[in-house]
Amino acid sequence: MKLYHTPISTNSRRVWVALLEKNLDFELIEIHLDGDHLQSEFVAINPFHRIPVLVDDGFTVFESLAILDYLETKYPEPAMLPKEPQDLAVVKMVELVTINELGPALSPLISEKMGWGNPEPQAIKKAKEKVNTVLAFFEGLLDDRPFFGSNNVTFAECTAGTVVPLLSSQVGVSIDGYPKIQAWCDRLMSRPSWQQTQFTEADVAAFASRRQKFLAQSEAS
Ligand SMILES: N[C@@H](CCC(=O)N[C@@H](CS)C(=O)NCC(=O)O)C(=O)O
Repeated sequence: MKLYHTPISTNSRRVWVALLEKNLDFELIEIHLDGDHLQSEFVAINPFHRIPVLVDDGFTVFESLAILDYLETKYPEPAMLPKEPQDLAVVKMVELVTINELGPALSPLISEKMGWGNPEPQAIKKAKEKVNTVLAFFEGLLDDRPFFGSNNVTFAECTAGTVVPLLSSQVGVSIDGYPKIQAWCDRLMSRPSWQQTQFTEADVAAFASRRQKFLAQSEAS
């Protein structure tokens, strides 16, 4: 099995963590997104030139949530989706709220951190409010079990759990006011799959510099 990925991409890290949690054998192929994603070999694999892409037994799948569902069906042990309807709904809400609400809210905050553009202070304020709305929602979803809707790690953790623990260090949004979320983050950060996939500030800086050069060249041409 091959995973085409970028270490600092949360879209690909959620798949990387799932592969580790499921104890699968895989090879990592790094795509730098500095133009290598537009090369014909990669476009032949994903015509939308995005990571992550998984190739398994000659079958290609992209879109991170489609990859996770593929993995669950093909490699069902350990189970990473609950069977109870309400628990499954909780996990799916966490996955989708992370991608559809949290992700877009983080966009101006990440642009500001990376030095890509200069978002208006009002946009930054609104983005931080939205992030807090998501955090409050997640806090209310956690019950007395250690993970969302489950006693075991699920795709909710792979998805939200590779973003929320980084909010404070990466975009300056504190999770101090959310004790259940804080304890959940601590639980995740102690797992080998989270430790093994954690990127460093040097990785972020190297990525930002490569990506900036690529975007400047694309604009000039
Ligand atoms: N909806 C996709 C999003 C994937 C995505 O946007 N990946 C970004 C990196 S985080 C990418 O490959 N961008 C390259 C490009 O847009 O050309 C998923 O969940 O897999």
